[in-house]
Amino acid sequence: KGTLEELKHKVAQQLSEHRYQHCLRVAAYAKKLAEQNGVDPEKAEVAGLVHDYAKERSNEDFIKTIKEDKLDPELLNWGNAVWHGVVGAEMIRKELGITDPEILDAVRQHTTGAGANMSTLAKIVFMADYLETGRDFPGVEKAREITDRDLDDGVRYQIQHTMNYLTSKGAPIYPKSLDTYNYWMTH
Ligand code: DGI
Ligand code: FE
Ligand code: FE
Ligand code: FE
Repeated sequence: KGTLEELKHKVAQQLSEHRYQHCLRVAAYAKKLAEQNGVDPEKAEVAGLVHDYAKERSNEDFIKTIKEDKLDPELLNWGNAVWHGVVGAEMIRKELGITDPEILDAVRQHTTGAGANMSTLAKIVFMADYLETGRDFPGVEKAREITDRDLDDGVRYQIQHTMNYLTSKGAPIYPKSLDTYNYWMTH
């Protein structure tokens, strides 16, 4: 079992400097949200650190992993935006030796959420990715305040705004994103 420093080194080797710095900020923000929400801060820090581990892998790498690991063949219709979390979790398991299923699920769900099926840790990583201190989109301060008051309200805010953004571009909506949107609009 490696140390956090060893894990940081392995993540840094896979990523450009700017994306590695994003991962460090997500780790720090996830640790803070974990402390506020009764989740193991070290676990949240690790999940935040590795969440985009696979983001710079080639499409060929993802396609090979989908086939070899017999993941849902429907995944082949999507692309890096979905693959780096869902398929990336398998790469993290195999290459970083992270086996904690809660951490792997949090990585799988970090882009789209997962409807009703999100642990508090998964919600934390989803929000930390959106709110880390380098983010500066209009409304980020409001989103941080909402999330500090209530993690679930933050998840609802993010999914609503992301859905608006994606549909305004005419982007296809991944079924899990739609599940997350519908769940939070009704709960
Ligand atoms: O990896 P990051 O850039 O830190 O952030 P992310 O993993 O949350 O999002 C990656 C991209 O995925 C971002 O450009 C938004 C996009 N995305 C999120 N949900 C969906 C989506 N793209 C499509 N087409 N469909 C979705 O449901
Ligand atoms: Fe990501
Ligand atoms: Fe995100
Ligand atoms: Fe990210």
